[in-house]
Amino acid sequence: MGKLDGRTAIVTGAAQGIGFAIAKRLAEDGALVLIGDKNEAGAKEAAEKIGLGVTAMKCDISDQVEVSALIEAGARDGAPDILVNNAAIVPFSPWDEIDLDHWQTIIGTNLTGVFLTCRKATDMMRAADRKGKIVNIASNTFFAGTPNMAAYVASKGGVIGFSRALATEVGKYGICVNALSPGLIESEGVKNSPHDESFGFVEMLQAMPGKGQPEQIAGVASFLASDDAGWMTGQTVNVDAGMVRW
Ligand code: NAD
Ligand code: 4PL
Repeated sequence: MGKLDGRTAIVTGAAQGIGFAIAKRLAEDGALVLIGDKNEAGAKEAAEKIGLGVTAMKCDISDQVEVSALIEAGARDGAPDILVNNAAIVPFSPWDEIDLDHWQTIIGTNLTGVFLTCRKATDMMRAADRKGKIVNIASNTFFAGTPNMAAYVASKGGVIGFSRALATEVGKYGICVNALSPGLIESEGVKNSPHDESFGFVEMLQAMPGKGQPEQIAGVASFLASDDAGWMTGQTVNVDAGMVRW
């Protein structure tokens, strides 16, 4: 018996990295998982690699039409049970390089994309009387004010604020909305970017040593998606080896 048996789950941005680990873990815990990623080939490959009935479709979370199709495809009897908003762009852009175009691209995906999936999913959950679970992936860069990603940091602060407000709005329907805030994690995206060089510095700030791995996020995401977390909503859960302590 898995703790997510009989549930359907949608995980965005799961072609690789943290999203891939979350999709795999939710499937291992019994959920029927649908991956939505703008990288269609990567999403299909990821689904095949995980097996366990995982399927995939192309979805750019900044596109309302594609988001609608994704959330509908991930429904069971009128609504999905679980939505994990993981897809995001993780830029490395010093302040002097941040122009309006960059700002709008990052906010349009990382924050507006989360609004679009939540809009559609909560509408369907309410109509189907489903006590759904929404997990929004934030980032501890919001707490740290990490350099070289000002638009990203703003978008993740937006995700935390939005998660709190949405939790308040939909609590009366039994829908839980929480944010999960990882520290620096050795994902494919990070390994192939200048962020890879930040591990030494970040490790000094962590309470526990080591390089964060996607699997260390996945277990907490699965917990937040389960009934074990059914009395938790509007929270931001830090999963960063204690880099942020409060
Ligand atoms: P990654 O770059 O390795 O993977 C991101 C995935 O999202 C890719 O498959 C990409 O195709 C997809 N994606 C990007 N834009 C999309 C869009 N518009 N629509 C659909 N899919 C899209 O990233 P990661 O490091 O695994 O990060 C995953 C999540 O974790 C993100 O929300 C990120 O902000 C967050 N996070 C990451 C770290 C870290 O250190 N890796 C730390 C804190 C938070
Ligand atoms: C601490 O979310 O949380 C770098 C790059 N360092 O994307 C992140 C830290 C990065 C982070 C992140």
